[in-house]
Amino acid sequence: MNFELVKEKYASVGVDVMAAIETLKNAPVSLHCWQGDDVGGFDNEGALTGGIQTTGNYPGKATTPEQLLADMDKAISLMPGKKKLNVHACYAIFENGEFADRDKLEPKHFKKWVEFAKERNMGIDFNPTFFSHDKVKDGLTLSSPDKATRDFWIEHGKACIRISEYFAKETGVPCVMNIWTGDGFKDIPSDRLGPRVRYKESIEAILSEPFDKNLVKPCVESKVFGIGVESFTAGSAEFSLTFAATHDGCLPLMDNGHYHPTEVVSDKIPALLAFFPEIALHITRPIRWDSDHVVLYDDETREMAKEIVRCGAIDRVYMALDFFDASINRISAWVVGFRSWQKAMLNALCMPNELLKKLQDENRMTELMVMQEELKLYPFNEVWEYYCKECGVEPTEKWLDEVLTYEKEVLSKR
Ligand code: RNT
Ligand code: ZN
Repeated sequence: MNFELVKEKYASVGVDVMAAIETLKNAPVSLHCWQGDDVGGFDNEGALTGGIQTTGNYPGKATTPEQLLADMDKAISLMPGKKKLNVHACYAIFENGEFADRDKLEPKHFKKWVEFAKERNMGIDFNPTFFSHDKVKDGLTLSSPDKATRDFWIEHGKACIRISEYFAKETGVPCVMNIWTGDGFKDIPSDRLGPRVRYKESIEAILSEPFDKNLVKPCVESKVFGIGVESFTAGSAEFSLTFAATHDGCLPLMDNGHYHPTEVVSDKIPALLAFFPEIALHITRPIRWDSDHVVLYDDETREMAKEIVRCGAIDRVYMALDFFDASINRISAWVVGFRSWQKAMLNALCMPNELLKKLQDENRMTELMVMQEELKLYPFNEVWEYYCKECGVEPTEKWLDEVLTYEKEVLSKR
């Protein structure tokens, strides 16, 4: 369909397609570095721990900072929209044979990331890494009964606050710093309060590190269970939400893989927005469990985006992707996931939200149902293609050709 007709079609229900496109162009989405190497990082040789898992051994994985940055660059070139980098502490880049343990990390160990971000006009988000490390004692970090263990991880958290502030100062964009640990028990514990009180006090100790609340946005991410921590997690939903609600400047972070299967984060977004000035999201695709499959343009993904847009909360919700698939081309995984979220956001921005809200408020539920169904077949593909072209990226599936060429020329030689 001719794009002028597409615009008219949307305008007939009160949607300004060009305004939608402009809005999306300025809404940053955080791109996680850890899809590129199966959450490996550069500071350890060991296995991935913490109750998370990657499966698959697709060839060509990045094993050095140079490779990871090059792969990310290739992926970024195929994604429309505004990006922010999401870095984990285990991705510190050490130079000239030096090494610093997690409690001794400094801004200089992330200089390369800052250079990369600045050259591409991106902000940076950050994550302390409370897993894949020998100081994780019996599966516990900040909630451990062992004080030395807790202290080590508290120092790590504090170091990460300093690094987050450095990112914000360097890039001029606030840094979202997300605290997630895999702390928990495989089998039924006898004390559920002790670990949570220790976890609370440890996070408080981390946040006692001085920082500018306009520059660093600490979050706590909840989780219902993990592999090997099926019976109990210290950072449960109630724990994390209450922590954020009672600690000024701390945001709740919801990962849509971290709830019981019939719960939906789309419904939780407005619930939290009724109380918190800002919230954070990890956007993923759980299949039967927190499997972290690549994000697709599916129903719940679209619903989450719709809630952010309908609530008028694009600048109150920090959107970050969090998935890792080692069974397919990793660059393609990044690109599919990022494009899917962009599609979901653009679709949400092309909804006649005022009209739909009016129908609901006037209890015209028959019309509401009909309208919502008919909107599903509006000529959205044309809007998407136009948006991609505006952003200078390939609008169709042809983007994969570039990834396959890169696979042949670069990845297959690793
Ligand atoms: C794990 C959490 C967490 C991690 C990243 C790597 O279940 O979702 O956010 O995926 O920190
Ligand atoms: Zn997450």
